[in-house]
Amino acid sequence: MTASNPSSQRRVSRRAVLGAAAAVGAAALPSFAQSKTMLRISTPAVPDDWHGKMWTVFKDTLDKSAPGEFEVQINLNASLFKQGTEPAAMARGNLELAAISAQDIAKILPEYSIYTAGYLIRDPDHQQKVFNGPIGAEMYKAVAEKMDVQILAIGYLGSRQVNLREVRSVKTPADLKGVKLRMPGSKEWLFLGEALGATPTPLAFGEVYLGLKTGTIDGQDNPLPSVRAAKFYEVTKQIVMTSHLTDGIFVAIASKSWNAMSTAQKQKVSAAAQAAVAYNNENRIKEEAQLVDFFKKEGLQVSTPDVEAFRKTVQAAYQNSEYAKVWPKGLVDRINAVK
Ligand code: KDO
Repeated sequence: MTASNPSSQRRVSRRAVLGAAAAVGAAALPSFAQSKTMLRISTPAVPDDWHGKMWTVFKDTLDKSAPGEFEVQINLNASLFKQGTEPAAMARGNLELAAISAQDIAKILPEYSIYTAGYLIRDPDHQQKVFNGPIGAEMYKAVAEKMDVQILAIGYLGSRQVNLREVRSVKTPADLKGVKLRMPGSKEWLFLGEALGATPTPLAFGEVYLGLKTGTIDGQDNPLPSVRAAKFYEVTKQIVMTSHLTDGIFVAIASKSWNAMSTAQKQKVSAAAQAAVAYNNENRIKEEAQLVDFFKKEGLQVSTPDVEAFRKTVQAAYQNSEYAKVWPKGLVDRINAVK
């Protein structure tokens, strides 16, 4: 009966075909290809930016330390996931690695909006010490528990400066009144723009160049190496050295992917992430120190405002905000005490 039943015959023959195809596939592929772990990376970084190029260092380091074990796929220019959507993509299992921001973390863990505050982290050295010590360990643990991602390393993005389309006399936050300052699209970022005295306008990083060129925005804020790599200096006339945020990027991997790795693999992936941020940090810090001259040569006016006035206004804005109400007790003092 079974043999004469056409539908069961179809099932049998389909199974046989699939089985045969799998056998052929297995025989045709070299054995390592079957066991490679896919590591997809998504970043809004442009190819010429150090924190874009650092992913090649990550890949090369891993290819050397664990040959044939990982398939690293680098997607720059937010070509795989939109800026800011990476943590959700990682939690869903659609992405393995990204460089996430404190603002991304604050969306899920509001108490860590503390790291979105202007004039808190002093410089790259302070940043490394805070996040590579017990304070960072506490945050990384909370991130793993609530966001399903493991932070592997902290990279330096740079000191954020205000970059304007037209030259303007800017000494204090009052001088930025009415300036449509582009910020990345989340409320934590917009609050920073507001604290600086401007009118914050949300826009993805990839749209900033055109926004500056056409005048839909009056300016943007980013560290100098990003202004150079994304060529914002071509469409702006001034940089105001407010140094309002020592910005960082957290190299993170999806917990699902991390937990599936052997101890040896975890060590190798972690070492590759460290090598990548070391490359980024070294080059970024070096370049950041040279860029004022470069921008001046490009015809931009680089001006120094009353940084203390900015610091006072921005710090007061944060201290009196809803954000500060949920910051862990004593954390500001602990961060300040890290030397
Ligand atoms: C930006 O959009 O201004 C920003 O600097 C925010 C950072 O958190 C980070 O996403 C960065 O862009 C991108 O990596 C592009 O450099």
